[in-house]
Amino acid sequence: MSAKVNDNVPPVRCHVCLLATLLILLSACANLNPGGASSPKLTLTFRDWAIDKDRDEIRAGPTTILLRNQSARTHEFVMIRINSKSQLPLHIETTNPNEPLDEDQFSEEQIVTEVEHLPPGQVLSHEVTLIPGEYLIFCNVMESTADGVVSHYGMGMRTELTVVK
Ligand SMILES: [Cu+2]
Repeated sequence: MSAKVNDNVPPVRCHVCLLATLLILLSACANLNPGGASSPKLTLTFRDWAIDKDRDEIRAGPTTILLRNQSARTHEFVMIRINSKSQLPLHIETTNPNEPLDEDQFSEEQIVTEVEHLPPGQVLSHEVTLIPGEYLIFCNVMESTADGVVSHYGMGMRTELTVVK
């Protein structure tokens, strides 16, 4: 009776194969990527007061952005496509810690994506499709503190990303 078990592939391996196949099919469908290549990944870490990224440049197409809030505050993720590097608002409203970035200066088409509430400790996977260009990533939370209102953008929660063909 026990010999029969040894002749067969252990059932657990079948499940693993099936699961792997399913995952590959699912990811292929999700990416709409006929080439089957995995989509590029970008990891953004939110902390007081910065947004750290694991790369400065990324390939265009479907992209997985991993958002990690490692601070004790709630943050926000906004991604905007800039017309050209010289128009980067980083250099317009620079170091005033009380001023948010005026989002009205951007057109609807420029706003790529937004996650309004990233609670402390949150890790979130976010899918976007990026076209080549220059991007600004920032947090625009205005926070009331004992010392007055603090702009997360003004405190330095902003970074740039280049998307290449
Ligand atoms: Cu913030």
